[in-house]
Amino acid sequence: MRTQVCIIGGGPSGLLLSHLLHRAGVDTVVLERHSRAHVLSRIRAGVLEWGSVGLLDQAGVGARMHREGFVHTGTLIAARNRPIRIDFEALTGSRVMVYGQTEVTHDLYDARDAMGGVIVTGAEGVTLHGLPDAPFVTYVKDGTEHRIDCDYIAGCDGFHGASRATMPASLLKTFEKVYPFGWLGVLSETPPVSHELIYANHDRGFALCSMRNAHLSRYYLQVPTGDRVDQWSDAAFWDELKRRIPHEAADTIITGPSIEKSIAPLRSFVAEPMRWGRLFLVGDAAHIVPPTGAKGLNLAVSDVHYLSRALISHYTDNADDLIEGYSETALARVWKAIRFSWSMTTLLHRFPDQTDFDQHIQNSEIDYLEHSTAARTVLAENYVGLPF
Ligand code: FAS
Ligand code: PHB
Repeated sequence: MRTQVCIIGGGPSGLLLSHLLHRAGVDTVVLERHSRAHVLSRIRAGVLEWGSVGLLDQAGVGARMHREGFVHTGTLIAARNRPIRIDFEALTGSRVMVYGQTEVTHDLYDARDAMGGVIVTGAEGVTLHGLPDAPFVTYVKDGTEHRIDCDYIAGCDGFHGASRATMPASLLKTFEKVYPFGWLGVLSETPPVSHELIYANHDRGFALCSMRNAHLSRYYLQVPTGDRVDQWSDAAFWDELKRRIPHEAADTIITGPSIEKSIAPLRSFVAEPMRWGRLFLVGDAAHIVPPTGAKGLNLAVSDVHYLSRALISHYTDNADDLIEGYSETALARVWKAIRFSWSMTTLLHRFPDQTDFDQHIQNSEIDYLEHSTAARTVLAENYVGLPF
């Protein structure tokens, strides 16, 4: 098989990149290790920056998002039972869309099918060859080995994928910060406790109240590294959540059985450069953020914006300046989101080795947020998303 761009990974970044390129007349093949059902069973991000909303609209996949998603013009940061509202609209003129990553991925798969996009699921042993300048990819499907010759490879295969691992150690520089806690997440078929998200800083640890729709809520608790899901009964989860969120929310929350329960580790990670010759790294393949700033999926989308624009410029205008600038341009925005996600995580969590001095710094930063329009504007403009 031959194609112009071979995309490894059928998650949101691979699918969106494939769709944008296909709409511009660029030929792609997506290779996904798992089944479509497995990919769509994952519960992950819940908040889309307005720039991500715009790119999904540009790709022609935004209709259901606008019908079923929720536009949020603010969020609540709570500490010591005092909620502080960050008014995105008043402070930045922008907003976010609450619409689950699972739904975005559903919409992308549907759009790829409608356009006859080539997506190979169950592609095992994906291997990148011929880099940096003469790439081809091999994989095994149902016991048969296949080869795809291509002009470019887009590594959209997430943190544990094959793409970054193919880059020479002499070229790759990685930066990592592992946080000493994780997030225990629960999905429940209950109405959200609040019409806006609540990020709660509490002596017992961080908690987050989010949602997917009027009948589906998403909650998180900071838990120690090493905690296992089977240590947390639903009752224990709800009791702990009520201890950490503001009293009014704790008194009104409607609890119910968890329909999904999982623990995600928290880390900040960046791999540089995001390109090696004709291989490009995209999304989680290149960077990971703690979910505190709701940046993971949105960074994947901005990488896709930069790379799709670069590849379309190559094939349409025979111009390679955007390809040459891809890694530097994407990383400039990645590091700002890495910083914001780190700052939100540091602001809202309890660290095991935290000193009294650290606690006073955290308390003063939250007091500053409460009393300074400038401080709230900084948080708001990063949360709704910096310009692409
Ligand atoms: P993805 O990991 O989504 O997709 C990569 C795809 O490549 C997968 O389908 C995988 O099966 C496939 N793949 C991997 N290796 C392959 C190989 N060798 N061959 C073929 N295919 C291969 N972000 C937020 O903003 N908010 C959140 O609350 C949040 N929660 C998260 C919880 C968890 C447990 C995880 C892991 C991530 C979470 N994220 C969150 C971040 C998440 O949303 C990612 O940023 C987003 O999925 C990035 O999309 P992709 O870059 O497409 O990577
Ligand atoms: C979610 O709804 O899953 C969610 C929302 C905001 C975050 C992280 C996760 O910062």
